[in-house]
Amino acid sequence: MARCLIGCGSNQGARREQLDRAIELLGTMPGIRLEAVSRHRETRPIGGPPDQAPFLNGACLIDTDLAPHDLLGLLAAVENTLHRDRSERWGPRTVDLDLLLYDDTVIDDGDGAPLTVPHPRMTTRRFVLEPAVEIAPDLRHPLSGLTLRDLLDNISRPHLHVAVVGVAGAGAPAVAEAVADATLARHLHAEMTIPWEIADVAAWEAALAAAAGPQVDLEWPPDPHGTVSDHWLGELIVAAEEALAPEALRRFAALHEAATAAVMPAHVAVFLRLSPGALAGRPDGARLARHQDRLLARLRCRARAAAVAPPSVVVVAADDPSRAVDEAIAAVEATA
Ligand code: A4P
Ligand code: MG
Repeated sequence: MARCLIGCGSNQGARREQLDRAIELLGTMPGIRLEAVSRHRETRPIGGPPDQAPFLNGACLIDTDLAPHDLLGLLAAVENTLHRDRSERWGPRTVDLDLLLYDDTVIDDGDGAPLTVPHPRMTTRRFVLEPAVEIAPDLRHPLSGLTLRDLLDNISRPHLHVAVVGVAGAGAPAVAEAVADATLARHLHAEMTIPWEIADVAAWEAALAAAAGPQVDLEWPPDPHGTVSDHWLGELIVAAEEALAPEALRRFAALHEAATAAVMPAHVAVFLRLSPGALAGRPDGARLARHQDRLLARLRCRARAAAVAPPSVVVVAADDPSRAVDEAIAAVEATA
């Protein structure tokens, strides 16, 4: 049996009755045992068309012997029974059932795949984490290694530091500026230039100083709007591991550790991911693709991160810049 967490939402029609009915239907399906149901709470719509109605959101915990894709199909069948309209992404819906966690299974076949678990947007969504913590506080999110309670605590800090991260050309500077603007946060820009072809540690030290400089001696007030930076210092160590010989890497790693200890670590990373097709069309595409994979792997594996990786990571498709901006803003607005 697999233990699964399902997120439930409704903002159209008789919201409460539809959610109750969806959960009841789920509980009668062969292969599913309903273990716990949260209460519903009213939440402000995040993303989507501007004038949509408030949501009711909740969560339930099930045990199942269905495989992940079969469970997803069944969730869609329950949505269809309750007249779910799918014509608009993030549009009004009678019922939305999202598969948030399926045991500690990780499925990530890229953007647009039929199933991604853990749900890619759950780590910054208060409307997901609050009901989830109510019924399963100690359940672990397999990518971050954190419990649901820790993930909720992470986005509940008085001053959130969000880092927008991506390889060169993914659009981090523009996205960070737009997110800061939309959320009234402080915007932090730094030059992140990676000296790929230079074996001399001094060049890497200079790149580190340029990236860390704006954060040194920076005040971190308890301003609830937070800070959005357009870089993550960890990127430099991930790049150095690819580019430097062992002795140079050892020296640079010590410098990097000291620099990161002196700045405020990011709590949330919004990772801008370019598709393989978009990367292939760029000069140096093969290296960028490798670097992007390593960067994401490092962000997702906090234990291995020399520079502590942010607890909450949200991956956003970056091929379409205006959609990436919308998704990044929604990811940060969802923390409030
Ligand atoms: N899909 C991939 N992985 C999953 C998964 N783990 N669980 C695919 C569910 N579906 C998954 O979903 C679109 C496609 O995602 C499906 O084909 C499925 O195969 P959908 O439910 O048809 O459409 P959607 O919900 O509009 O899109 P999406 O991207 O799932 O949106 P989200 O992330 O579910 O966000 N604000 C508040 N306050 N409360 C909400 O509940 N929900 C959304 C929708 C936006 N804003 C909200 C809320
Ligand atoms: Mg959905």
